[in-house]
Amino acid sequence: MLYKESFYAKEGLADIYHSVMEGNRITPEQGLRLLEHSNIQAVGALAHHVRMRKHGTNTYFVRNMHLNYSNVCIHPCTFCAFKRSSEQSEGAFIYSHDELLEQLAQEQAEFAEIHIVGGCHPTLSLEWFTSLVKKIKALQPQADIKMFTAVEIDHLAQIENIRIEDVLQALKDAGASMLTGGGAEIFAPRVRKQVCPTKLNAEEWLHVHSVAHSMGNLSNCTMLFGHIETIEERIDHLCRLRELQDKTHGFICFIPLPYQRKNNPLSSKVTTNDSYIDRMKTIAVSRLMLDNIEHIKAYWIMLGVKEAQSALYFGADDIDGTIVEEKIGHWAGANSSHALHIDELRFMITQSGFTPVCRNARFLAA
Ligand code: V47
Repeated sequence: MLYKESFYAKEGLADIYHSVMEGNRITPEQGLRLLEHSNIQAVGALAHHVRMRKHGTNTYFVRNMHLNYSNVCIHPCTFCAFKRSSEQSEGAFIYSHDELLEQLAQEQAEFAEIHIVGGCHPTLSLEWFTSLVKKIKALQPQADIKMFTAVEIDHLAQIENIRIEDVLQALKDAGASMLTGGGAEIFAPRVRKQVCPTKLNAEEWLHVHSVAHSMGNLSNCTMLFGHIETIEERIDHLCRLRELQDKTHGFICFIPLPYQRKNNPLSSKVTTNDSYIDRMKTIAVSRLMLDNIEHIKAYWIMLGVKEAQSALYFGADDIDGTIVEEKIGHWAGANSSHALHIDELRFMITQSGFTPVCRNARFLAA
C-alpha cells in the first residue's frame, strides 16, 4: 500500500511521489535519489503502485524451455562462467540439430516459448541456425521462438558479411522473430572496457534492437548489475533503454540480472555489496524509470524463488517460466533449481498474493 504524501515529504521524496501519482516521468536525478535512498519500503511502495496501476495483481509466467546450442565463444567477458574458448576446452559443448531436437522431444510438452542462445561460435553459419529454427518450428508450431542476444546477431552479421537486417530477416523467415534481452550488461564504456572489452558497444547493441523493432519484431532488454558499475551507470543504462523505447516501442520486458559471482574472474574486482536490499531497490527503480516498458521480470533463476516472490512487491509482474535446464546463471553460482513445474510457478504467484496469468513470449495468453 502506498504511504501518505506526508511520509514521502519526510523522506525527501515528495517530488517523486507527486510524479508517480500524476503519471509523470521520473528524471535521472530522481532515479538516482531513489537508488540511494535507505528506506526500501518507501521506494518499493512507489514501484508497487505503478505495477498495480499497470497490471493489477496479474503476474505472468510461461511454459518455456531454454536451449543452449554451444558455449564456445570468441569473447572474453569477465563475468561469464558459461563460455569456453574452443571446442577442445574442458566443459565445452556444441550440440547437433538432432541432439537439440532430442532435448526438446524428451520434455513431451507443448511450449509457449523456446529461448535459444549460446556463445559467439567462430564458425557456425546463419544457415545452420535457420535450418535449426525450421526443424524446431515443425515440432513445436505453437511456440514463440525467442532467439539470440543482440551480440549473436551482430556476430552472425560479421561472419556472413551481411547487414543486421539480413540476419534478422532470415531468422524471421525461418520462424524466429523475437530477440532475447541478453548481452546488454552495463552500457557505460568504462564498465564495458573491463567486463566485455571485445563485444559490441552500447550503440551497436541498441542498434540491433532498433532494427528488430523497425521490422515489427519484439524484444526484451536486460541490465547485468551488482559488480563494478556505479549507481549512476545503472541509471544511465535505464535511461538509454527508455530513450530507444520512446522511439521504437519494441521492448516488451526488462530483466534486471543480478550478477552471480562464482567461476568467473570479475568476482575479484567487485565494488558493490551482494545485498537483497540493493536488488529489490534496483528492481523497483527499474519499474519506476522504465515507464514505457510494459513488463519487469523477476528472473527466479538468478534471484532464487523467494527473492523473485518478494520482487513482485517491488514492481515486477513476471517470473519467467519452467526453463527446464539453465546453464548461464547456474554455472556462475545461481543456486535455484534448474526447472520449475508449471504448477510450482502458479503456486509461487498465488502464495505471494497475486493472480497467475499464463503467457507466451509476446505476453499473449497461452
Ligand atoms: O547475456 C552472464 C548475463 C545473460 C552472468 O530475454 C550473467 O527473456 C549474471 O539474457 N551473472 C543471459 N548474469 C540471460 C538473459 C535472459 C535470461 C532470461 C530471460 C531473458 C529474456 C534473457 O545473462 C547474458 C548476460 O548478460 N550473464 N553471466 C553472471 N555471472
